[in-house]
Amino acid sequence: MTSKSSAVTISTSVSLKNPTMSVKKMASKLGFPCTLAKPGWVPVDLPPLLGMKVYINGRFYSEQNAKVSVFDHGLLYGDGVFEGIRAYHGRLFKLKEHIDRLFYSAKAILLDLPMTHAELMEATLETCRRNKLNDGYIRLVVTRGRGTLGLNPNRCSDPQVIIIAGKIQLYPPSLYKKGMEIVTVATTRNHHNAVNPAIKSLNYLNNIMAKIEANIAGYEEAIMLNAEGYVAECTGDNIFILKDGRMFTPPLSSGALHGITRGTAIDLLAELGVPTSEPNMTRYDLFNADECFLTGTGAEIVPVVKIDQRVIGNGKPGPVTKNVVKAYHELTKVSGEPIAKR
Ligand code: PXG
Repeated sequence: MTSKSSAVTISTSVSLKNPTMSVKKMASKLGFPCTLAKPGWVPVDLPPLLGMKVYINGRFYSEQNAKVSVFDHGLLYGDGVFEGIRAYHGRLFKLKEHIDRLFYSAKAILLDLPMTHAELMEATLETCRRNKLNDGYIRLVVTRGRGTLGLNPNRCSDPQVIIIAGKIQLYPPSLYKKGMEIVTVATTRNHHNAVNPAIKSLNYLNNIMAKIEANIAGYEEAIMLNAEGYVAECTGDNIFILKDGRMFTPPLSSGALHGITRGTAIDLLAELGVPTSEPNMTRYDLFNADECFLTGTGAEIVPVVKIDQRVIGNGKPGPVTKNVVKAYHELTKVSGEPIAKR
């Protein structure tokens, strides 16, 4: 890895399908210098310093000074929770829903947030104001705080509430036009009685392992099945299929995250006259779908055109998918909590 800090946004979307492409060639395709990477891995350089103001526990720090202890159990054990929120056109989309989910995640791991819902919403908006962010991505992180070496969470007394207002681009725009090819991977979605997959915890290794498998196979995203073999979701997005004019998405009991974009898509589809139901689904159901798309705050709505080498529909993003993508973008223009002070 070079120590240069001139690299651009990290992108996971370069020709993974071509394992023979040299790292150098891939790096130059990405438009930045790079010496890192193993064959088949996406080369990334250190992200540049962006001059951000990062919120930690009520105060703002420069990016260089925004730090937590190496004894923080968020780092030592992945003990904490997070949220990812998008800003569109000067508004925080579905802010209340994201804050509510953060509190639900925290409650599930018995982590007391040192703030109210209203205070956290205001802190999130203020972080956007300080960073002059109108369009972007906001990451909220709450760690268990500094503790001792030993996983007892009762030795941690100061949860760290961190808010980063930045940018995210998970996939290139061309992929949204032509649709994505995805694969099922062997890594099973967490069982409810392990780390409950409804919790957006700082321990995302289950999803990261699945993502690594997909990347090694030359794909951007992975379908994860649950322990019973039913489709759960992808590593950072929920999955929908259309069959004979009706929409289907795995139930939350399958291990799918209670996705906020998932909920938005269900509402928009209803307005478009397409009902959604939530049955258990197998890969067979996916293979024989007429259309398929993924939903997530980071990914937004991504058409899927091939699953495990089976062509979906006619191999192009379908009409219902296109309509819901359009409706989603329309909604993000007019809906959300205004960032500017009222
Ligand atoms: N499933 C999982 C496992 C997720 O992590 C979603 C579904 C979609 O949920 P929302 O509420 O966002 O519609 C997520 C969310 C990233 C990134 O850094 C991942 C998510 C959101 C934003 C960024 O890859 N995942």
